Amino acid sequence: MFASTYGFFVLTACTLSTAVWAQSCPSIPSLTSYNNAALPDPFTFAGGSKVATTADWACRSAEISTLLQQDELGTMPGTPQSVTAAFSGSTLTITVTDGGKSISFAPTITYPSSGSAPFPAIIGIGGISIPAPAGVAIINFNNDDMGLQNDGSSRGQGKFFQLYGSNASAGAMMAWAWGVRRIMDALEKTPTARIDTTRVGVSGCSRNGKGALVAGAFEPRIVLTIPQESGSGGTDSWRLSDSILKNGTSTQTASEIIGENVWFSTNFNQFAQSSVNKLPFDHHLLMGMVAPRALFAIDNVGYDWLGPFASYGALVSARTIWTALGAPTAMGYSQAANHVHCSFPSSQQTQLNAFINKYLLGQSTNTNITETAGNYQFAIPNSQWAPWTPPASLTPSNGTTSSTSTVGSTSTVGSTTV
Ligand code: MCU
Repeated sequence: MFASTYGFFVLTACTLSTAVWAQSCPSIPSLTSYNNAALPDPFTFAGGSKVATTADWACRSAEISTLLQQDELGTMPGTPQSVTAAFSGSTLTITVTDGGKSISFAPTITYPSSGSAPFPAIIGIGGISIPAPAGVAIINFNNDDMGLQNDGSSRGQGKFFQLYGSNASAGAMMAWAWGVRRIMDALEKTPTARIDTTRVGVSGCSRNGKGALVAGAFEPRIVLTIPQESGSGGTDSWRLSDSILKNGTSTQTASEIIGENVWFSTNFNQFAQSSVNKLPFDHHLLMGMVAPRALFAIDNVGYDWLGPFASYGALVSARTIWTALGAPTAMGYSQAANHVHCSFPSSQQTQLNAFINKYLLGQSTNTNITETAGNYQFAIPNSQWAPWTPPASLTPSNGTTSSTSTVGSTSTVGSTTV
């Protein structure tokens, strides 16, 4: 059963591969009785058909985007009526108008002392907690100003909600991801800001690491996503976090997180309160939306609250997607031994450099990095958590293998031209 309308949604999202033009995507069935204790198979559509080609993956990625927006993160608004930008000193003032309302926000840019313009850049969600790399500009995005995240009473506050209403379905993280998309729009329109918009990454730590992952997933112009110690709601699997808690280790779970803050849509509450097994996705698939663009996850095994095993299982599962797309080394992870939360350990520097040097500075480096200081067993396939066998590779569709980097969006993600 194929629905051309869904294909149309995908087509309107952004620049798309001819493969997606050539086929329509499977429709998403009603999933009200969905219940799956294992991590959902990346390579099976919600309707049961298999993902066999790169064009199928483009459809599956769009399906995952739709489901994540619907059940967990809230809706990403479409392209706004207008985005204008003015650059002065080190401040990029961005004005967005939509539905007759306007907001302005003003990220600041710190330029590197080496390298030459236009510079690659990292957008820091609430700043960065990794050392600023040589030759790379840092764009400081005040995400709290876009979507407040003080506590559970912050719902619907911040500039995003001034524009789209305090009842918008988006949680704070989707509001921040929208802000990242507007920063990209603004940079593209403002050559005087001297940023190379084909070489922009995103990073953030802890709660802002969750946000960095969501931004990387929902903004296809981001070429390198670096979530740091993002924990539950970031690189962790909801299902694995629940199991860790059930086994007696105090770790953050969906049912706790929805009370702590407003990072998610209120649509997520029903799943978090009843059972995360009813979610037709988990965060290995949120990560999969980034594929085959680069993702490097930085973790810390020292805090039970961060659920490093829940992250590990999701990371191992997610990497099968990059492998099937023929880009395994574009996805890496490093789980370092215990250290102070969000204080980047020097032991991870070489690994981080490898990703930054390859994906932001265009060098040839070895990014085959899959390390953990934890004593974890998690293989794929895995009889308990991942009882699916990933294809060794997906069949390229009309030579469009690499074009899947432009998907990960549906109509509701907007139509930024990539
Ligand atoms: C790891 O991110 C969060 C965590 O989800 C919260 O439960 C805790 O309160 O704060 C962490 C954080 O953002 O630390 C800076």
